[in-house]
Amino acid sequence: AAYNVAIAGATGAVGETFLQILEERNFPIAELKLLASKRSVGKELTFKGKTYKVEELTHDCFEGVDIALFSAGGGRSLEYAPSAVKAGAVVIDNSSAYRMDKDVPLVVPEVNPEDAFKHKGIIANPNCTTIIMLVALKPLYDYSKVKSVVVSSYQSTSGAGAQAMEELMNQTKAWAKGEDITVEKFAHQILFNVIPHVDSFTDNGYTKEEMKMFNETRKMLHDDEILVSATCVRVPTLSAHSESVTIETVDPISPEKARELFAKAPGLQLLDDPSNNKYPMPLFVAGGDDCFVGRIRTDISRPNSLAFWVVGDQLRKGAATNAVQIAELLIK
Ligand code: A2P
Ligand code: 11C
Repeated sequence: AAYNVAIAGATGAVGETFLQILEERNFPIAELKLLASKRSVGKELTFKGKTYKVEELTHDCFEGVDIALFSAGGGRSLEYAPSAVKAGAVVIDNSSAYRMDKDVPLVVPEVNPEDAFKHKGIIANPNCTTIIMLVALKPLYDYSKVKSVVVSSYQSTSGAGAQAMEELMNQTKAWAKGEDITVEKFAHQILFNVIPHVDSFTDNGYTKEEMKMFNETRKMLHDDEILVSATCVRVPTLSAHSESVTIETVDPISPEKARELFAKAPGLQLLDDPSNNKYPMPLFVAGGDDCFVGRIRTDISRPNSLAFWVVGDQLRKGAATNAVQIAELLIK
């Protein structure tokens, strides 16, 4: 069988990655519809060597669509996903709009594939930072319940969209030419800087991005006791998010055991040979679908604690690949 697929937000950073992933994984597509704002109507995008014209995202553009992949911002998801469902499509939504809705499954195929089948038309794709952490956390969690997680992220500019990534490149070029640096997408200059601020701040002092890691982890692990304290930081890299993670478990997990569990885990590659300078880094992880884990060690500040470092391409596994894997689950 082949399916009619629509991509809402096809011209964005995640949208373009959707096209690459669908092509690489040879997803069975009958008809493909590329949707974006009015500004992009007529723009041409290529898929499997064929040119497609971008159409406007509207309430009645979903007729005949089986699977609609949304990544055009939460506002657009809230407005148009119900129209897609009404037209008979299953929506896989990459925004944060529906993630905590109790009628909407939140799914990482390596973590909770069974939840995907409980959908009522919409399935949510978690936040990229949560996905990357959970791909590594799940094999440990299955071995011993995890009580708490302390995580700091090092998030690439493309996490904030194609234009945000361009801002880093433009600031770099401007600096090299001795010109003034323009700041638009981030609260501060990102070149030569790190910004401890991703998404907006909430009343408890954490940002929304940090609270997504708390809430989404609980929802996907079906565990309302696990505690997650995150500090999310934007760094001047282009692609792939890195995370320093420390967990406290009920039963102790030695670094050797953790390496064994990580090595067997789906979607995860072990790269942990620090004496030869081998550990995951965004420059080398970007462009692939697997997350990489390394720097595995016993945390010496608390009992039953383990520290590790995990890196994943947030546009691929953190967004497009995960969404396409969900679609693959549904059609299997
Ligand atoms: P457009 O390129 O026409 O603005 P990114 O996350 O990389 O910034 O991409 C956002 C995506 O969401 C783009 O494809 C963008 O289309 C799309 N988008 C933004 N606003 C709207 C809108 N009002 N209606 C439809 N698509 C939108
Ligand atoms: C970032 N994680 O890197 C964000 C982007 O909730 O889907 C994705 C935000 C979200 O800026």
